[in-house]
Amino acid sequence: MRGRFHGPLTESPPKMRARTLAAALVAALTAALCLAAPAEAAPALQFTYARYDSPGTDTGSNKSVNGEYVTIRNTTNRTVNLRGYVLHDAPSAANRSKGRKWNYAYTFGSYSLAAGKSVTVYTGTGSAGSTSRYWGYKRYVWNNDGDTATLRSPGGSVVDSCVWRSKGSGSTRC
Ligand SMILES: [Ca+2]
Repeated sequence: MRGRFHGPLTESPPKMRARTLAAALVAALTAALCLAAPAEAAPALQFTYARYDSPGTDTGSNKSVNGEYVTIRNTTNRTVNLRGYVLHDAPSAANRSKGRKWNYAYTFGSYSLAAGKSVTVYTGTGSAGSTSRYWGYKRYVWNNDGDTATLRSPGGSVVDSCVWRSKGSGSTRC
């Protein structure tokens, strides 16, 4: 027969108190972290806007293709070089089944985005400016009836994404 525990019972109350205090401390810290989370959770590079439906009829002209664009903001207080970052759409079911993460992808060249500034990436061709980049496609990238714009770091991890599930007004804030 195994003996019952005969250790000094006097140790139990202090231990329990310590545990209760520790639990209370953890709860307080968790609450504090949760309160701080919204500000800290903002991605360094964040989608702010997507116009997935080019205005008017989709004629396929470069002007019409450039009617599609997404805007990405540098939410940090430092300049970020976007070299190697990848912007892409959601893969079709067929592409997903092949393990592909997108149908179309745009990889940024060396481009410094200053703190708090935004860059707009147009689908068609054009001359890059201080706040604009051009994908260089001759076709539309963003599905009007639902798609997901995703930005990945050069290492491949998802930085931010912007989802729309219907045509709506043709554009969305992210
Ligand atoms: Ca479109």
